[in-house]
Amino acid sequence: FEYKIRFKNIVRLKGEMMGSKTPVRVGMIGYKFMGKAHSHALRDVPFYFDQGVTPVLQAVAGRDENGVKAAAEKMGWNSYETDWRRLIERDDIDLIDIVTPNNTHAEMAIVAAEAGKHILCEKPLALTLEQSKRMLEAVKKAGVIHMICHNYRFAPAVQYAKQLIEEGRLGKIYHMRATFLQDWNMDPNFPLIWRSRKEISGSGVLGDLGTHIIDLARFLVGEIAEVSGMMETFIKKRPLGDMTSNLRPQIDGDAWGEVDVEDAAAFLARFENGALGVFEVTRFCRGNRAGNRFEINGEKGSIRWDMENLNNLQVYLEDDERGLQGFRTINCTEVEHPYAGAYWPAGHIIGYEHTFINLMVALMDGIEKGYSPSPNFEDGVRNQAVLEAVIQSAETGKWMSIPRLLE
Ligand code: SOE
Repeated sequence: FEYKIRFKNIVRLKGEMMGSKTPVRVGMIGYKFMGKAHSHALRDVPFYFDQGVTPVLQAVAGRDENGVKAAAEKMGWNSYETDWRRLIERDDIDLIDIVTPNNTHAEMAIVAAEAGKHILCEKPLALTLEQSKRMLEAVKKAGVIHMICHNYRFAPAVQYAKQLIEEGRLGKIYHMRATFLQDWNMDPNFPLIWRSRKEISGSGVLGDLGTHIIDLARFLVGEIAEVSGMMETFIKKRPLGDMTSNLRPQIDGDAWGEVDVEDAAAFLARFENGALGVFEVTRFCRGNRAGNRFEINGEKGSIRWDMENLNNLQVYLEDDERGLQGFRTINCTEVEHPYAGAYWPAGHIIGYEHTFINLMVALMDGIEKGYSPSPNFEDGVRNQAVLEAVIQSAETGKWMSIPRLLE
């Protein structure tokens, strides 16, 4: 078949080098909020990091031709498609990056895997556990590299927290409490965007934000064994809105619709290693724009992190001299802090967008060396199992254990 590359055709054959580097030609499906974050990150990877492979922004796909063309031009993509299947079919694409709403992830990822493309998929992996398992099966069968986009674990301070825990600096872990609090949905006239419609999003705030703190919990503390959850929908009807829009939607006419997903969720968790977790996610916490925070307490120390201050890690170590004991604030911008040394001299902070750059660096490393970096689709499936258990627990009022899925 024939496809058109509409402008700036810099197509390279697979394996043809760019200088000393092998290009990884990316095809991204979707181009709004996450499309912007991913495009920026892909462009910046070679700016800061030296790897044997380098991403090329080959083509972006979207249904609205004017929209996708403008996005391609603005964000630096070499070409565009108006049909995601065409994008996946193209033989000048090595990696498919899925940044579309949740209900499209499974189909796109399975088609991409069958076409032999590596895949990066936005969170949550799918609408259901069953769908996510099919996605994992497809990538395993195809032998492609896969990753899910949980960007927060790529903040240098979070990576450093992981290092401290692995070195045993906190000792045995007893507690994790984490929140992700927002307030963009509180106005009763805020329309029903796709994030508040079950058929598109799978769940409400749980799949949107809960999935992020579950990822942090699994990364830092370990697997979750059982959960007890509750969920609430505070506003049951909303005006219908522009479904394609992100967080600043237009209201479409006078029609109203039922809200069939939760505005808030909270759950208790028992980790396999005996630690206890308390988690809360909500869109109804006035003044909290992105209150993604955690504290972890171990026998020898504690750590705290807050994404609105993402370079800093607060660390308390019981071994400190009495009198000097207390939480110290580590600004994780030193060369000792993972990823940080690639950017600026110490003290020169980085931001939200750098968490995506670091994630892309991990992905490029996986593609170069032939492994699927964590968080990958296995993590996505385990994460989805926790989400599903919280929903079932909220419905039944019972503790739910997490199936030992992948053993
Ligand atoms: C909206 O709630 C949102 O953009 C999420 O979808 C993102 O995953 C989170 O990082 C920030 O908030």
